[in-house]
Amino acid sequence: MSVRSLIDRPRLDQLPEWKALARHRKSMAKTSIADLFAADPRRGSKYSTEALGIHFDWSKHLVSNETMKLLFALAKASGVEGHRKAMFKGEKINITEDRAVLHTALRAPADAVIKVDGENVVPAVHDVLRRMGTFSNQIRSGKWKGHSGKAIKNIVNIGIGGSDLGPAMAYDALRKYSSRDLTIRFVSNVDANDFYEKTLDLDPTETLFIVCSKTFTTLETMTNAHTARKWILKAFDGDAAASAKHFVAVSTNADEVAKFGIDTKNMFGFWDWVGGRYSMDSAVGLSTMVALGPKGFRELLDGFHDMDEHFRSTPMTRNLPVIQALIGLWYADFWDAGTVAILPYDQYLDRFSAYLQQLEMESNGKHTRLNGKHVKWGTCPAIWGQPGTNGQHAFYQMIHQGTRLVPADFIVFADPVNKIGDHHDKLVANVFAQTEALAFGKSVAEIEAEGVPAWLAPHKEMEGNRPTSTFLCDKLTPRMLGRLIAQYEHKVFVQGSIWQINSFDQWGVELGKKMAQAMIPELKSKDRPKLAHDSSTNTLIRKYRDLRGRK
Ligand code: G6Q
Repeated sequence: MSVRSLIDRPRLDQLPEWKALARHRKSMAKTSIADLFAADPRRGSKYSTEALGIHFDWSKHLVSNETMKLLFALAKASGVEGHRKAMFKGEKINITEDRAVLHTALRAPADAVIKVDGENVVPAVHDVLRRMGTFSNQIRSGKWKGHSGKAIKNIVNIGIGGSDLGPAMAYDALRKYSSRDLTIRFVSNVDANDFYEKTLDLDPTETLFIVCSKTFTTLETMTNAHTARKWILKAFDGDAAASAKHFVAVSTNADEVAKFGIDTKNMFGFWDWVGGRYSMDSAVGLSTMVALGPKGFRELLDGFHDMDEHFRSTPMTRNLPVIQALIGLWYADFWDAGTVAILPYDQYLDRFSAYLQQLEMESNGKHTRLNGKHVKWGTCPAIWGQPGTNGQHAFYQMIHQGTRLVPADFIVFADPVNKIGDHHDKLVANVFAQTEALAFGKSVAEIEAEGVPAWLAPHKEMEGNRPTSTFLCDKLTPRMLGRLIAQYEHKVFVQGSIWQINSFDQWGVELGKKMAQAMIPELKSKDRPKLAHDSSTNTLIRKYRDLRGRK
């Protein structure tokens, strides 16, 4: 499929397949999840898909055979397969930035051939991986010495957004597989509290900073990087030579890296065809590789690649990310669901929902079609969540008894990473119980039959009919984490493709950034600035200056 034909697709809501889904939605209005189960005793096993150690149970959704048939037809009519081919081939499907979208090349095997502008990018990918491996081994073995000759014990990644969330999430998720001799921290916020707290107990002579920024111009990252340099130099009485042993860079911008004062031989590169939120498997994952070692990092990449191959070659009806995407789109567009909850039942996945929040919302939170016109349909819902079981004691109330539809993804692993007593059986029981309760609920009659007074029973009523996906995965390993992340990446791709938006730019974050840059002098200046904002913003600026004792 040519990029031009992607842009020129007919309006989604005018496709016969879309209209058929809208009609079908009406016919489903009175069908409940319980009805669907009653009509088909084998639904639980039939409506599930197994791939790569992931058992995806999608039976507890408001979907019938007919729904799925229509959704697959919509994907076909939308040209998802051609779009997918174009992405894997390195065509410039990120049309607003004129870039290929090739995060899949980052995890391709060394003998793969993937061309951008006629050049095979795979050798360069593996070259950077080798350099990252050498560096990681030097840190892990204590061979890399700081300026005072001491080995490095602390790694601090300075980055934000795509240059932070992935590595920070992966470090938490794979703690069990990480070196315990190293302390690894992540500083992202321009708020000084972040840098202060993350470095408070670290010895600068044993600390190395990875300054991780695709552009190397990001306000937060460069502010933190300059603060880090001062912090290091202070420990070495201002000896500028010290920074060479305490800073490395991850970037696509060699000029800015050199300008900052990091020798480009200590720079790990990547390419403009890797989007920030798709970059944790590029050099942006350097801290992950230091933590896991090169072998563990390769396993993570192999997991991504497994899912790439599954997505690329499995028929739609058995394709895990495709099915997940279509069911999500069904709720977002035809049931008006404004959110999706991501509920991993694994404490190591503490930051998984936050990671997916960026992946999904920055990719598909858009209102402009590829052809420049405004969409006439809903796009990305809000993504949020927390690990279970903690969330059960907090916000699940609203999912169970609230007035809004919140489709939820439950993610759990069969084989526990830490086997202690019966913790894991209790954890898994909670997943299965929650999804059962959400789907089937409990009626007032059933509650009254248990002796609850009639006035109280309605308060205890559980309406059920709350849809969930369950991902029962083998075990949380680097490889499995890679598979899961790639699954969501491709889910996002399929939805963005059908919605006819560009999932790979992020123009919506630009305006606020520019305005903040322009406002910094208005806050800092010694003299009273002339303000020309709206009256609310002007008042806030004046109030802040006043509170800080400025004119
Ligand atoms: C991701 C976004 C964004 C980006 C950060 C950091 O897709 O583009 O989150 O990763 O703004 O940018 P730099 O890596 O250039 O500092």
